[in-house]
Amino acid sequence: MTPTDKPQSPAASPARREFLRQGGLAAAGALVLAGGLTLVSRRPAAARTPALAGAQGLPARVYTGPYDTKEPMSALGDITGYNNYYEFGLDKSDPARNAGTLKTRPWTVQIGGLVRKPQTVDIDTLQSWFPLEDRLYRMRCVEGWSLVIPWMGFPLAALLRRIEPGSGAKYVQFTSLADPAQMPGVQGAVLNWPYTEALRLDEAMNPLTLLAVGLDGKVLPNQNGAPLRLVAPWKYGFKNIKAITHITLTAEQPRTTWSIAAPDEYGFYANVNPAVDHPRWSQASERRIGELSRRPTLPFNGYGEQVAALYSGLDLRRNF
Ligand SMILES: Nc1nc2c(c(=O)[nH]1)N[C@H]1C(S)=C(S)[C@@H](COP(=O)(O)O)O[C@H]1N2
Ligand SMILES: [Mo]
Repeated sequence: MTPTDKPQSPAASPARREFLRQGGLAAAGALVLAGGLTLVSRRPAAARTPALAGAQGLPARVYTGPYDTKEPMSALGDITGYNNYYEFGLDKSDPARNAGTLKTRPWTVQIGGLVRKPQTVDIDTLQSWFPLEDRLYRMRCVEGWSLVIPWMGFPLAALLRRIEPGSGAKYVQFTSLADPAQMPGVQGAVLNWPYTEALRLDEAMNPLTLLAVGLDGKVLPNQNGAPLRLVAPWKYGFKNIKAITHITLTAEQPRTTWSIAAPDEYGFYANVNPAVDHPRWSQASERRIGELSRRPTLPFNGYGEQVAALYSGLDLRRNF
């Protein structure tokens, strides 16, 4: 079992949707806001079907910060409708259909392991500790597709500084909720639940690494990992664990869900690397959801300037 080997139904094919969307290109227009600011719509008006209107409008925020990609944001309908979240099913459309009923309040996060200030904290308290930032990041799934997603959250580093890693701490482990009553996928043995992931402490401290609580200025949709989700944009999407309930600092490298499921295919690091193919497919290029042709995949998903130094001296073929 892998994150990918699912055939895709033609109805859900992004290529087909994009084909329909192209027909509306001529209708792309400009919106004049009350303040006189003019924004050019990034998407053709015709693509905003009645059912998705509102969900697929203009970006709610402006993304011009030092960490923001200058690439256009993906359609919100794709970001919130084309997901991987096996707790809610294996098809890309399952999370949007099934995750709506997940109860994200009240929600507590247990912070423990090798920290000076272990604690169990309510999600609303946790997110009130930090100013929330908007970040427009690329996301590259190991399956060979990608999106540009407008996250809202706070740097994981800010949380780590607050809880104070103990002297022996070298890794940060994350655990997802695994509630079979709320998550139909957890009733099956697809993966060994709960889903877990981990970063090295220096990766976790990198300013790019976010804990997201929102998307395009609104509360994170459940299918995207509400109420708390990791975002490390230079790594394959599967590192970006959703619905986090535990954050645990450890001395040893934790085992992670996908590397347990298929150790030859999914390593601990999972840095986006076009030069290291998946055993069953090339990683040299990717399909940006919403575009017709493939584009080359960039080393570290284009974030090499910020993160390559973390791996100096490490053989990235062995440590894939
Ligand atoms: N708990 C949990 N987190 C998860 C997954 C999952 O199945 N369960 N899928 C991962 C994979 S493979 C990807 S590509 C991203 C997808 O994030 P998105 O649906 O918000 O685009 O979530 C990751 N986080
Ligand atoms: Mo993925």
